[in-house]
Amino acid sequence: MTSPACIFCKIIKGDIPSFKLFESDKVFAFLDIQPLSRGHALVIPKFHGAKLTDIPDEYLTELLPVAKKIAQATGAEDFNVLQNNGRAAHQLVDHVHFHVIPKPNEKEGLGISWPAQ
Ligand code: DGP
Repeated sequence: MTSPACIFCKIIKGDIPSFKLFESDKVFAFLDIQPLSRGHALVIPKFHGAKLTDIPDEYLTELLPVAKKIAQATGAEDFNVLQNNGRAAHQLVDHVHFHVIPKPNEKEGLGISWPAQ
């Protein structure tokens, strides 16, 4: 299920370009356009819904394993995985997304080859 006006549905379809990290039949992952750190990624279901409560479990169960793989791929020892629901919770894009935000190692930097944005 997609929504024609949704930015993230357009990214899934390829109508808006993104730096894709992963895609399966239920999940899409790409770099955040306003990264809080290098490698900041978004993991989204290929099902349009604004809040976690709008998304069928069959999609939700596939999101966290992808977030885990992306966090591992960054090589970052420390990272955040977070997901906002509603304006009071600082959600700006109304399509469920998990942020994966690597925390750079102060001594060695972030051991990834993705381009800085
Ligand atoms: P949130 O506040 O949780 O709704 O975060 C939305 C994130 O989406 C924010 O970090 C910026 C990102 N974002 C918004 N529009 C685009 C876009 O067109 N492309 C990409 N790659 N990221 C976007």
